[in-house]
Amino acid sequence: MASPYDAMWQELGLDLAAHEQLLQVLGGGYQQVFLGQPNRPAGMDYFNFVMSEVHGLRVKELVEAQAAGKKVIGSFCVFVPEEVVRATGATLVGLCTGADFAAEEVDKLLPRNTCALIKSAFGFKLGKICPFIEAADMIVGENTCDGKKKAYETMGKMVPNLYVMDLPQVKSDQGRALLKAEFARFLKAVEDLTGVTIDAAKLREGMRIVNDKRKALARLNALRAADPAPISGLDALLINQVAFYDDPIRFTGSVNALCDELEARVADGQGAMEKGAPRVLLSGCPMAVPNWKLPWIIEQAGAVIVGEESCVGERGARNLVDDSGQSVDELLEALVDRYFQVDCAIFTPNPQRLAHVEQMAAAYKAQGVIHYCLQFCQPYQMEALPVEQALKAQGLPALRLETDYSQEDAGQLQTRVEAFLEMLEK
Ligand code: BJ8
Repeated sequence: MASPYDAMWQELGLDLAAHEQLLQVLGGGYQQVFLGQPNRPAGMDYFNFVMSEVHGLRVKELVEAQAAGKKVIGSFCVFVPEEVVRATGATLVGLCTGADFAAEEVDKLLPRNTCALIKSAFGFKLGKICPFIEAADMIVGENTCDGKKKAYETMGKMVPNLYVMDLPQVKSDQGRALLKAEFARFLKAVEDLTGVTIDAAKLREGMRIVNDKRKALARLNALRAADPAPISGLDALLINQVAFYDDPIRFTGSVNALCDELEARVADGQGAMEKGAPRVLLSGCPMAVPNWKLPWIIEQAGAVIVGEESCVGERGARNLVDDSGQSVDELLEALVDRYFQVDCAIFTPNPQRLAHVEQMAAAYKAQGVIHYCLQFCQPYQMEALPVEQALKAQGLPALRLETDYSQEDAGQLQTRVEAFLEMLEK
């Protein structure tokens, strides 16, 4: 079916037939997973609209901004500081994707035992179905897990504009110094790309915009502590996913408007799910659009997800940047302070993540934790057992699950989730 955006997509170099196929699958999946949920807040209408236009209107906005001289930067990791990008008036968009595509082509370039998240990024590029990756003036990779850092060597030959950020793996003084040096190098690269010199005022403004977004997400998360939860975990995940694409100021306004509605719901004792529904915390690998399989299975089984300890969730969005610094260097220090707290499993040792899982479980009154891991993701697989053991030692049940982007294991996952939930209800 012809779309009003066909000409734009063609200009970006998309394969229109393949892209149409993706949109059909995405639209069908969205309808099934999200639109049939009971008691959705009215404020979710905005996010439905954003999702329906994620490759349309949002991309058009970015292309129009580019025509007016603004730049678009794509990233695969929450370590890329959006504040620096916003300081120049450019836009940062997330490029991680949650669906398999062009699998045969991907298998020619990557080992079979590469995680689905990395394979998906390659599949979307090789299949020419992602307008964001095609529109990006610069793509930022990062040296995090082994899979990603080696994959960027190959990706560098597939895109004209890959910038790789080195990241520490240890939270030592040397690690912090590396992060600061890399943020300073990135700031310079963004200045070069945009032609904008970043002064303290501009950087503070970037920090203000991103802090406001994080505050809105924290407000949303806090409301989920109520029983009944005023919003489903699926909808909260969707909002966290949209955070990576949407205009940040508009997004913040929409999340705050939704939170006003949710506050009234909490005051009235109304919820998206029934009072007393089993409460589950999800912890582990990031879930990018349209990776909704596991949350859907959990909530279809009658539980409510009350938090995501994930980079598409609280690990990625928590902690604000102190924007009181007067010089670019002072502000960079504050930026490093904030990002150095991100407790990705690539860090060794990483006790902060375990502490955060425990803290979230308590804050959101979770009765159990489901640890979600993508197949072949060694960092999170390695941490899964210590997380499970620590939670169980505190009397909190935990379930470790490993999956990918296919639907083949949906039945098996459902059986395991249902058994886990039954145990919580006893
Ligand atoms: S800060 S979690 S966004 S690196 S799933 S590609 S870890 S093998 S995504 Fe991540 Fe940044 Fe860390 Fe967050 Fe590797 Fe695991 Fe694949 Fe992963």
